Amino acid sequence: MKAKARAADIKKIVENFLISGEVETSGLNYGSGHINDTYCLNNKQPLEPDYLLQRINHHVFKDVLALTDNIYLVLNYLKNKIQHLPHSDLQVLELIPAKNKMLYHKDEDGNYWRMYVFIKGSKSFDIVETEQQAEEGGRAFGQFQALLSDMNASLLSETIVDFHNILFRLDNFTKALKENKAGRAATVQHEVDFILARVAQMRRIYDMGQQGLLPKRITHNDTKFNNILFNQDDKAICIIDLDTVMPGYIAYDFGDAIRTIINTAAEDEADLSKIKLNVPLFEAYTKGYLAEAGKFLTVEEVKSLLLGVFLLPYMQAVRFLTDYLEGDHYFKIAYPEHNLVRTKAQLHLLKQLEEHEAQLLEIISTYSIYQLK
Ligand code: ADP
Ligand code: GN1
Ligand code: MG
Repeated sequence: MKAKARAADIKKIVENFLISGEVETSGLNYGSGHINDTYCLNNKQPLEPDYLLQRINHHVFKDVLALTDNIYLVLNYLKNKIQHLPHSDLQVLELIPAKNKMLYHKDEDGNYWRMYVFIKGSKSFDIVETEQQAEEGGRAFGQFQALLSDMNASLLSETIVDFHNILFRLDNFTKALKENKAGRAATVQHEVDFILARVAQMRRIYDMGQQGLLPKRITHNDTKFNNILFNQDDKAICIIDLDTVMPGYIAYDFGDAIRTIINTAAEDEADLSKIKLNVPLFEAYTKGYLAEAGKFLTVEEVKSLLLGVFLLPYMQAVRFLTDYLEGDHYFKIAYPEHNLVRTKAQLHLLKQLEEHEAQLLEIISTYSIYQLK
């Protein structure tokens, strides 16, 4: 019943976009994102494209116009660059204009919607299956950063201010702990201690940035592996989910990708014994990434990559736990303890990454032109 009502709502939203053909929708959510809502719209006319409709979470992305401008500028820049690349399989997302001539539609309830062409025959992976996929993914994100490395970063707005600033995240965490809005603080002492014991180590990228050792570049900032589309031959063909493309440090992108690649289990695995490191996948991603990004990275940036590998699961745990303490208002949850389960899974992953530090550094050194040790 609910899905039907939703499908009817979506039909009404779709009427506001300049699409070809006629689409149908089940009204069911597509993909596994924690913030926006995504719907796949199949075209009844087989020669016309399918579409992907998204409701942008405007509680998280407060300036949808600035966000859309960022995406538009980046897509155009990439499109121009890719046209001049020999033998590239890469595609860029194509935004569908709304009838109001904007690239989004605001409905009467104040929700913001946008539409992309659905890239035919593509797939994404929540969990990486093969080394080929990991290496391809590394190449794709490396190339994404490389292609944008000469774009003027000041053209882009910060869609979420301090998004990957760990001091800001820890500040919010400490506040949430003190305020204890959901009455859960007493139950998470073990996780709190684990987090607080690592503050000095985890602020190192921030400090390197402050000391002028790391340049701000245009980065993706949500390099979960499922934000790469693959074709049926497992070739990476498109980087998606561009809401957080803005100036940042490259180690954030590397670390967030590794967070989702090296983990043999899901981000929210409740059985911690299933969370293990798949080091060959780490090596494959690093190889692909440095084959592309190695062309422009400085030695300090390459040194920062491993710091990013530790920082991103840590920051993710801090963010999940903050949300748990505040009563789950940010990330979508499927059950009451979901954010706590996610926190424990990220911290478990981090512990194992720490135990393998020397091995991971060795691998990064192997594929870097710089002497790292
Ligand atoms: P979210 O912010 O919710 O993660 P995404 O933009 O990543 O939203 O989209 C969710 C999923 O939808 C992706 O993981 C991917 O599988 C699929 N997807 C997104 N954009 C496209 C597209 N243009 N063509 C085909 N599939 C897409
Ligand atoms: C959110 O929307 P989604 O699922 O791609 C979050 C990311 C987190 C991720 C954790 C805007 O991304 O920062 O890394 O969940 N996006 C935002 O899975 O907060
Ligand atoms: Mg996504």
